[in-house]
Amino acid sequence: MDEQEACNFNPATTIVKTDVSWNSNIHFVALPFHPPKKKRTMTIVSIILAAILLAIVGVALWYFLIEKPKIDTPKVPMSFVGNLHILNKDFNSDYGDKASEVFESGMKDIGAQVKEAFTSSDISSEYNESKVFTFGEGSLVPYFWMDFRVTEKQMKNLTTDLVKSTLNKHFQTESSDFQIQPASTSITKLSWGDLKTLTAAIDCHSYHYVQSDRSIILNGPDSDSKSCFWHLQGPSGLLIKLRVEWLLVGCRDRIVIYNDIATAFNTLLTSIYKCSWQEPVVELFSSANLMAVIWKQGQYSYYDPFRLSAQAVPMPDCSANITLMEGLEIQGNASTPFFPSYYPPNAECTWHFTVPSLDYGITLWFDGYELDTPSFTKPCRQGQWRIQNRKLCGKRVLQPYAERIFVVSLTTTVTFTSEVTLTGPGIQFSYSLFNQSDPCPEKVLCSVSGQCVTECDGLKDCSNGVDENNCVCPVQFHCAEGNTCLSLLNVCDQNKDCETGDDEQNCDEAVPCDLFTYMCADGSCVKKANPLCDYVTDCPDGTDEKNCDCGLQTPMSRIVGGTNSTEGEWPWQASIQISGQHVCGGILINQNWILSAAHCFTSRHTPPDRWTVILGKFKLNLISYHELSFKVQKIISHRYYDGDTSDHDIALLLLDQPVPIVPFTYPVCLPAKTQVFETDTTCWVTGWGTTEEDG
Ligand SMILES: [Ca+2]
Ligand SMILES: [Ca+2]
Ligand SMILES: [Ca+2]
Repeated sequence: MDEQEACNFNPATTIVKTDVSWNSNIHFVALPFHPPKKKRTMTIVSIILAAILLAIVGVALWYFLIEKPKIDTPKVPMSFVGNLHILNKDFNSDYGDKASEVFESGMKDIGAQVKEAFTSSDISSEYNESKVFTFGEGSLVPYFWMDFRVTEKQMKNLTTDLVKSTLNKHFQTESSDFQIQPASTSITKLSWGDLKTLTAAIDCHSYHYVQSDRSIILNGPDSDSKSCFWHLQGPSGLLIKLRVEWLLVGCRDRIVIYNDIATAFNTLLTSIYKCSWQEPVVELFSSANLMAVIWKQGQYSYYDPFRLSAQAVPMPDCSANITLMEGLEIQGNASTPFFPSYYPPNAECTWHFTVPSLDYGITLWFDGYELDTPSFTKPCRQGQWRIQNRKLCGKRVLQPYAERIFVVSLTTTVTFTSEVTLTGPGIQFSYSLFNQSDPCPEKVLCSVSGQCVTECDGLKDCSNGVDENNCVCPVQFHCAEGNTCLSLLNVCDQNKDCETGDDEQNCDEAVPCDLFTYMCADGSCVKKANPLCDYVTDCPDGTDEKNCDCGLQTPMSRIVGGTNSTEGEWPWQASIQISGQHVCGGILINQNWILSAAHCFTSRHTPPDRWTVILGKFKLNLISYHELSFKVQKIISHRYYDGDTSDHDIALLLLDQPVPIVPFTYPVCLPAKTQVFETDTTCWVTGWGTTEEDG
C-alpha cells in the first residue's frame, strides 16, 4: 500500500505538519518537485513487482508440475495372485509348515526374486509390494500376491499377460537360481477386497495334502486369529470333496471356499454365512485337485468354531441314455454328480432321452429349481442347461417347476454344465412322458411353470392368470338356466334358489365329483357344500360324520366379545418352547401332530429335541393343573416356505408320544379341502402374547 500511495504522490496537496503544540499555528507548505526520489521509488516498486511475479510463477510451477498431476491422475491399487512352477526345487512337508525355516527361507528367496522381477522391469514405478504366502506340490509351486499402484491409463496396460511375461523373463535369466516352467506360470487378477481378505488370513496358514483313501479333519483355528487360510491339495486327476460341519459359528462369521489357491472372485465356489444357511451339512467339490478355504471371524470368539473334512474323490459319470416306456407316470430320476451335495463346477452331464413315439413329449420335473431364458450379458450362475439347442439358465426358486419338451424326433438331448466356478446344491429331476396333443387332461397348461393347473377354482395357480381369467361363476354354483351364480352354501340347503330348482336336485345321492363336491371316504361325492361333521349323514358310507371328535370346547358358554379366554376353552392351543421359554404357538390337530408356523423353526436351526410342546396350558407364567409336556420328534417345515414373503409359513411337529384326548387337551377340527367359508363368518385367533405386533 505504501508503494501504491507513493505512485499517487501529488506534491501539490502534500501537507507537512510542522508543529503540533496546542497554541502554535499550522503552516501549509507546498514542497518542490524532486525527480530523483521518484526514480528510487520506481526501482523499489519494480523489485517488489518482480518478486511478486516470481512468487506467482513459483506457485504456478508447484501447482502444475507437482501438485496438479496428483489431482488429475490418482493412482489406484491393482492386485494379482500368481504361482510359478520351480523345476529345480522339490516340495517337502516343511514347505507346508509356516513355522519352519524352509518355509521362511523359501518365502524370502522366492519373494525377493518376484520383487526384483518387477523392480528391474518397465513396470517398476507401478510396483508396490508382493509376498509369497504358500507353497504347493508339483516340484515346488510358490503362490504369491502382487500389489501395484497405477493410474487409470496404466490400468489397461497392466494385464495378467504382462505380469506373467515380466515374471517369466526375470526367472528365465541366468542370474536366477530358480528354473521355472514358463508355460505353467499362472496369474489371476485380484480385487482390492480379495487381497485384503487374503492378507488378513495368511498369518494363520495351514497346508493339507488330501488323500483319497480317508478323509482328513480340518478343525477351526485354535488361536486368537480372526481369519485363517487353508491350502488343500490332492492327487492330480481327482477332485477335492469338502464337507462343512458347523459347530459354533456366529451370524457374521464366514467360510469362503475357492476352486483354486488363487482366491479371486472368479474362482469362488461358495461363501457360507450361518445366518443364511439352512442345510445341516454342506458338501462341495472343486473341479480339480486344488482348493483354498478362508475363514473370517465376524463377531464372536469361539474356541474351535467349526469343523471341515476333506477327501480326494474321482468325478463320477453323470451322463446316461434313457429310453422311456409308454405311459404317463414318472419313470425315473436323474441328477448332478454327488447329488444332493453341491455339484462340481466342471460337471458336464448329458442325458439322451428316447420316446416310444412322437405322440409323446418329455416332462422334466424339478423341485425348487426352474429353467429360465438366459440374460444376454450374464452367465448362468446356478447351472446352464441345453435342451434341443436352446440355452437355459437354472434358478433356485420356492416352487415346483416342470420343463415340457415338445419333441420332433425320437431322441432328445439334455445337457447340464456350469459357466462359473460358483456352485450350489445338487439338482435332481424326475422324468415322464406327456401327451403332446393334450398335455393337461381336464386341466390347463401353465406355460410359466410347466404345471397342469385347475381352471376356475378361485386360485390363481399360473402367474399369467390363464387358469382364472374368463371364468363364468368362479367358485360359485351356476344355475342351469339364466346366468345366475349362487353361493355354494345355497346348494342343498332345502331352498330353491335357481329358477328350475337344480340347486336342490340330487342332494341325497352321490353325484359326479367336481372341484366343489365333497369326496367321501369311499370315493363318491356329495353335492352339499360343507357336509363334514354337521350332524346330518350325507355320504352313503356315513364317513362325513365319523372322526368328528374334534373342536369341542370344555366350558359350555363362551365369553362373548371378551378378549381373555377361560381355562379349557381352547384345548388345542399349544405353547412351543425352548428352555422353558414360550417361542411360538401351535395347535393340536390329532393325537400326534401340532400345526405351527415355519418361521418359528428356520432362523434358529435348533434341532427338534431342543423344543418342548406344552398342551393344556392356560396362562403362560403359571403351571396349570391340566398341562402336559411333550418332546418334539420331527419338524417338517413347508418345503417352499419363503422367509421374505412369508409364503407357505406352515410347519408340522411330530410329538414323541400320543396326546391323551381329554377335555383340556383336545384336537381342533381341520376343514375339508372343499370347505366353503361364508363372508362374515366369525373367526378366532388364539395364542399368548400382547395384541401388538411382535407380541
Ligand atoms: Ca386355478
Ligand atoms: Ca338352495
Ligand atoms: Ca354331514
